[in-house]
Amino acid sequence: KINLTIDGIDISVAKGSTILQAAKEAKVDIPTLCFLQGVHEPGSCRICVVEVEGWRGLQPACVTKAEEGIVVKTSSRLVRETRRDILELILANHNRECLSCKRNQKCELQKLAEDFGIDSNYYEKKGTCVELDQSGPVVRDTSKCVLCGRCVSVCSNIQKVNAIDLAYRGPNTSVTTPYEQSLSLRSCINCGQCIKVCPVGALQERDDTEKVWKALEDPELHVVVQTAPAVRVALGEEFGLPVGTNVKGKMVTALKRLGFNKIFDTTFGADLTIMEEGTELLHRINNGGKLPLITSCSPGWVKFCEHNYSDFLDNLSSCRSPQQMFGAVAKSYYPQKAGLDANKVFVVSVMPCTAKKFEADREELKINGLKDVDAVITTRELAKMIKQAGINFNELSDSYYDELLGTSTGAGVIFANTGGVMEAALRTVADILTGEDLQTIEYHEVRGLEGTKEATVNINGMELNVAIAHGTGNAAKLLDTIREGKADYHFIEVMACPGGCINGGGQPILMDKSKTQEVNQLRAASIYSLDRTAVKRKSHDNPEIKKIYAEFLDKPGSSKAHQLLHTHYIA
Ligand code: HC1
Ligand code: SF4
Repeated sequence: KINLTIDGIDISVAKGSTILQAAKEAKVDIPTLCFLQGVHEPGSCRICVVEVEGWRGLQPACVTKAEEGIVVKTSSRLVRETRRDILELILANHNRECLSCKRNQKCELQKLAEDFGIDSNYYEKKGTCVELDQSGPVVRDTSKCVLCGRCVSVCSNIQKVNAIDLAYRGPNTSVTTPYEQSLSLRSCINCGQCIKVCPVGALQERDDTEKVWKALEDPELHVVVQTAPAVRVALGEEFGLPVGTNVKGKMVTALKRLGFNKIFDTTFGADLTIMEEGTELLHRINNGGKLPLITSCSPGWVKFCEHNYSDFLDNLSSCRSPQQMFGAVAKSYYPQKAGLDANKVFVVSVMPCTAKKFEADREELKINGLKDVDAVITTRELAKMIKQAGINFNELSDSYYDELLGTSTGAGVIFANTGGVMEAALRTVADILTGEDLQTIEYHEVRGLEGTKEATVNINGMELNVAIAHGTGNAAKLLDTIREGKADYHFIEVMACPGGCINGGGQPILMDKSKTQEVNQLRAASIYSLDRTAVKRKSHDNPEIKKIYAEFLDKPGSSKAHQLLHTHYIA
């Protein structure tokens, strides 16, 4: 232990702690802009400078180690003025169109400017002088970039994608892509994790709300919406509700008020995925097919696999993701049952994910040249639409999803969490193998936020070796062990985002990003509680799933199912 004094408070901290960590323990706030524990720890922005008595100059608290007996001052006049100077320099190079910025009121720079009483009249306003890279789902606005480097770190260290990097020197320093090509042309997997860590508005999702408004206004179109499992436990945060609040009922009411013709649930698509993927797993095991089977519902992961682990493409499940399965039946089975012209059905998805925008546009997923999903908006974009429509979200009463594609099971809901797809699949596979309606259905060994998890599950004498990875960096680690012949699994679940969809690139932005893990835990707990209280908890028990097979798809793996619900991948 080391003893030191911070702003007059005596404190003992573990040896090796930084002054920033020590201050946190002493409950003294030191502002940061670039630092993000576990993601980016560089000491480059210097907003966190502090004074240490007897030391020359100011020290960046995020990288300076606490030493025995030091006396630290975090808010002396010198510290405050230096921080102001640093902020003014950053702002001088920043496109200060705060009012029209997507991050207005969710911007760490704006908050610091307010906290430090910055008078922005010192400098001429800098206008938008760069062209936005709007080619893909992740939009970059370099005129707002503060060069903190968090996006570069998350992309290279956590996701192991390396799509962006800091290039050039001095005043020309910028975050850019190899050969300065547009992000969508490169290896970027559209996961949006860079958006989540950006302190300002330099990274955002492509805005697809206008497309949705236009469809809603078009009297010719029949507009249906599907909502992903993870959205229901995060949307409330955009309206000031406690983290993890389940707002499913309010969300359905809000979507009705926005004018959607039918409100359906992606969890129906998730249950359908389990029927097909469970069947595929058993088929591969029984027929000497390629193993391990690896899930393919996360489009960021699929693109990562195509770019970096193409030797595993045959391992990917041929199942389309729940979003795409839903779209395919919303444009075939649904219009047939509802007596509608399939060409007039417009499918909107509300997703916690930016990569789902990319997935919906993929050529391989078109059926007869038509997209299954016409527009994808994120949790954030839906919140914006609700606000624009003047809907008082928190006062809304609850409504239910519409029938036919709107009934969910607990299995479909837990897809939102890392390990959830695996658990949902195990519930169905176990019932198939035993021929029983098993009552022990919670597989706690596949739950939790550790980067990779593995378990051996014994079902009716069959030993199933399973593994789970979330965050593509963890997936890479796991696949490397298989490449090296050090591991042997039957079934693997991979989700591109750390934590799974609950932490997707389209979820609400946290002002305090150091709380990410805590927030993920609360959202995940809320998802598991939705499962515990669900009427049906296994995909094959979903009455609407039984109906669609009886009336339309025949049985899992049928030729119709293959035509509508499966796909292939590109090397
Ligand atoms: Fe997901 Fe999925 S769980 S990928 O995280 O398989 O986005 O929520 O909708 O498609 O169901 C996302 C979430 C989502 C799909 C399902
Ligand atoms: Fe990297 Fe994901 Fe951002 Fe693309 S979207 S630049 S892969 S962090």
